[in-house]
Amino acid sequence: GTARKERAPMHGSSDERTRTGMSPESLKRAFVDSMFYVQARYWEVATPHDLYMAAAYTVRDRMLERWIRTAETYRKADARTVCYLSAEYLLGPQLGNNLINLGIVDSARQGARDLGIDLQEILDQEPEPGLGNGGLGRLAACYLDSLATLSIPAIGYGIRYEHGIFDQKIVDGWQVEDCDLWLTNGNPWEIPRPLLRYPVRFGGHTEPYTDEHGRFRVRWVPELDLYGMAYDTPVLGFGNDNTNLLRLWHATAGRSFDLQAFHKGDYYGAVNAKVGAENITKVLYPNDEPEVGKELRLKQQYFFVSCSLQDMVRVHLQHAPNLEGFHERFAAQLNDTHPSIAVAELMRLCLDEHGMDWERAWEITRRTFAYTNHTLLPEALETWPVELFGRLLPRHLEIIYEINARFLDELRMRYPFDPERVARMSLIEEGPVRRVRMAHLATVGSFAVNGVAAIHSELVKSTVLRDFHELWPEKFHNITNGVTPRRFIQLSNPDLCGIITDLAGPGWARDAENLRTLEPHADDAAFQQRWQAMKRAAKERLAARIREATGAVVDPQSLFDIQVKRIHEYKRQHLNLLHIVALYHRIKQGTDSDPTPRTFVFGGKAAPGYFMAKLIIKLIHSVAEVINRDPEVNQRLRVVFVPNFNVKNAECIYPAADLSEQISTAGKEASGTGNMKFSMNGALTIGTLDGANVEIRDAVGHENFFLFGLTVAEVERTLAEGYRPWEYYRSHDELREVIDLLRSGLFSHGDPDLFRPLTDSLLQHDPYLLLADYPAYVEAQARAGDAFRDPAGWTRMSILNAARTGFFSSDRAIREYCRNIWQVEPMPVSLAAGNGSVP
Ligand code: GFP
Repeated sequence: GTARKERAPMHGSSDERTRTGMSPESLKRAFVDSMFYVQARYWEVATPHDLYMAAAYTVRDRMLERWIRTAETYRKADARTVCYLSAEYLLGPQLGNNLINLGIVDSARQGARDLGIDLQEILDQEPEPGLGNGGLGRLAACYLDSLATLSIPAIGYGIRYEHGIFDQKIVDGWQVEDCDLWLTNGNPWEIPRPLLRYPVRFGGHTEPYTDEHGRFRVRWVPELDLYGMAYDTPVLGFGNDNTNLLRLWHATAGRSFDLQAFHKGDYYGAVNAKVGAENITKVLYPNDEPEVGKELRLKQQYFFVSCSLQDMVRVHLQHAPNLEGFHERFAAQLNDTHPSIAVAELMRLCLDEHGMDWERAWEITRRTFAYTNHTLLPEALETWPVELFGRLLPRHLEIIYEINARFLDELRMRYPFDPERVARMSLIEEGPVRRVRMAHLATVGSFAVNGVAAIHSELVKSTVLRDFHELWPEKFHNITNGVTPRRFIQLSNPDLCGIITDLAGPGWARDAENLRTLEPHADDAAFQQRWQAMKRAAKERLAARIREATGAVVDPQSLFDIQVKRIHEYKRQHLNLLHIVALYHRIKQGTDSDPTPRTFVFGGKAAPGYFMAKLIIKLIHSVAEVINRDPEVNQRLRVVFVPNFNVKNAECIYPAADLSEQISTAGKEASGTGNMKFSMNGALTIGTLDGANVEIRDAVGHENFFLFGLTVAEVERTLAEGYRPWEYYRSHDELREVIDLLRSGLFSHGDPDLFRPLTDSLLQHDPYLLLADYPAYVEAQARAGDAFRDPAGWTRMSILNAARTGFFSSDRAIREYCRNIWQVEPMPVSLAAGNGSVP
């Protein structure tokens, strides 16, 4: 532990009235108190971790008054509430963000300085809650931030995974997964609620019976039960006093285990069962492996959905005698199909636990849920084998069958001569293994369905949910994703924040359209200088981080060309590599015409079971090894892989980018959100017409975006005509030379087989059309390289990118959800108007 001998403050030296004050004095006093009363440490032996914990508790105390006042305000007003149901929340570190949202960054820095502490050192101590895989989980976190900022009554419901997304280590160029231990040293942001527990049941069978009114009913006799216990995390708004709730569920053993086992005297059996139950919230599943019907995952989904709905029912019954009006109190958003079992669970609660009849229960259910689709990839569309489903959730399978029977009757009435359509739309996929189609359940059980970017929403309507769109066109919406400018500009890029604040005033981060105040300065030489200095500083910070993490030295003057995101063949990190190898090849051959020095930065995790993605990581390292050590090449090219891409690393990476790689095959990336973060920080995009790239390009201006590649229609046509990648290989000399180099063993210490699976896949199938897009990609890269050699022109484009991306704020997205889907109004909270329930 680091000894802290400098200027330890005297206990009791501050004003007692500043218990939760925001001045440096109050913060210091509270910090020292937390060190003493919460950490039970004294100054001289405090470790950096102790300092972090004390700081976190100091900040948390300042959040609680707002939080309690918010709960009070919402409850009194009986406010309509958004419930965001998501299996993932990729929150990232909390301390820095909370300082910003409380508006006490300067006070905290001052207070820390007075105590002889470096605030950054404290911030760096925080382990990150990586309770998500990638885009979908991070989107949920951005939306929580915006909901609070817009004063919308909202609860985020999810799972408190004990181990979030794995830590990525690199060993000999290969990804090695290490267990994430984010909870090991305690989590100061969460508040356990041991009394907020709900039973969740699994297995067993169902029994019909007749109730006291002589009505037919069904009783579920489960085989095992467990409990979900709530852990609450406050979510601050920015520039207001609203503080919403993120409620994550932790699984604990139910009473039935203990009693049964104790009666039999089987103590160890009881303990075993307890361990089994607690497994449910042990670990986050990587999402981008083909869905293989993992039993534990279905259990996780049902577990958190059931707890959340029971919690909503409890709240509702505080205001109402029964479940009538449930859909008026709540709008529940299904973040992808992961929580879509909620449709059957709410039906079960209404029917079996609250004695409602089917029609009424269905009416309430359908008016409660809305569903967001995040992907068209067939392998990612969730279906569960009927056998597994019925074994774990027999009552829910019955309910789904009944929903389906009624739905199919409606369809037959409407399409009497189209049995194929009826079969296509069924909630059950018939085949050797019958399966429940979760996207169909979500669509039928929701009042709204949305995609996450304009082009994606169109594709949802014309492909995966086409029949449903024809049936219910009014149900379908687009809400283009957004990202929070608080975390991704203000926190990540303080220099850019300073520039914007100087022009637009401090309120800009509440209304990202204010970024437009940058626009008139795009050609101003003095302003451009300041902009370049900002970029330069961010690149130096990243260079230092890269050196620390990998030992590689990179030149901040070079063009930073960055691709960070999950590793996936559709995202085409290997297309980027083909271009890098082409540049290498040209330099070695002396045919190079693009003298722009470049640093290629990669980062991202591969799903542990996704062989090709892991091989791509190996290839990045192998190409890096050859290029970085070759003096003929490394003056011009460097390639680095930043290990363990996560929110913390991302915050250092986005501001440092000159060029943002958004090069997925058109039609495959639903939206992308990294693309927005880069552009807001003044990176130019090289990209395809895919996902939100289309809208980013329209927003920033076509001349400020490096477009290339096949369109969705062209991709379809190419595939339909019988795509033969081999012909591209044969007819394009450079492409052939590049692929031959990969097959030669040059990048694999002479082993020609190492990257065979990749090159074979490209030459034989190339399902993501890398070879077809290769010529256009290298041509666009050449344009980018040329443009970078004109600093004034490039800086102008960079400024215009940042100035014109206000639309991609998650505040805009949440406003659209509120208006077009949820029909919910802001409910501002005022600390001043409180009646003093906080002593
Ligand atoms: C998915 C989609 C992305 C989209 C996000 C958020 O991301 O295109 O931007 O959801 O809507 F693929 P992953 O969770 O798969 O990273």
